[in-house]
Amino acid sequence: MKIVFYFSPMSSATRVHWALEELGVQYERQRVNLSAGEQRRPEFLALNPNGKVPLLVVEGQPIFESLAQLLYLAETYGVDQGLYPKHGPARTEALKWMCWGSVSLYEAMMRLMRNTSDRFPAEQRNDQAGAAARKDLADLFGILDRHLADKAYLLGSEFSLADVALATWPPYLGRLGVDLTAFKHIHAWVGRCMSRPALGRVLAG
Ligand SMILES: N[C@@H](CCC(=O)N[C@@H](CS)C(=O)NCC(=O)O)C(=O)O
Repeated sequence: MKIVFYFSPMSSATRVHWALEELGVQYERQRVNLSAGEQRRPEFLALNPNGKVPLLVVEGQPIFESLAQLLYLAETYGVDQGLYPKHGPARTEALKWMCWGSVSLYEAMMRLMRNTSDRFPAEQRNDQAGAAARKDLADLFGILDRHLADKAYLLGSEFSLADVALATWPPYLGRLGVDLTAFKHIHAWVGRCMSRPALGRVLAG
């Protein structure tokens, strides 16, 4: 199976990169220089018309969207490797959290960024919308924190690709100035996930 992974460091690609390393699958890496605008080159847009990383091309078939890529890898390799549940209640639980992270949490994160980050033009930012996003994120992290109160990982006692799908975001939000100190269970869970050697290899470049 030929897998080509288009990525940029410290981006939405990190979680897919981490999953590839956890699974130990063979893949070719293609770094995309976002600052140089390589994601808008015609040859890249032909594979991903969204002009974004990550992109996974499997046997010539492009898969855009990091959640789709994670689910593809989980279904194809994760069950055999013990990193993704077989069909049944645990699989449903994994899907629920992976989608929650990529839809509800991601939406609030992006809303915060768009309204507070100087990467976006000042005239497009709105302080009240930023404050509302901060409040929504606190509510969402409250939900996650309560879920993790009696568990080492999202699905219980075992690490899985559901953790890979979510665990990079609290540290990212911390760097954006979101105060996560109240969420002690999240803090402990992120610490466990960050100590995975596969993630260490990704962050080492
Ligand atoms: N929902 C997409 C988001 C991808 C995304 O926003 N990627 C950013 C990097 S974090 C990107 O490639 N930006 C380049 C650009 O917009 O020009 C996914 O999860 O794959």
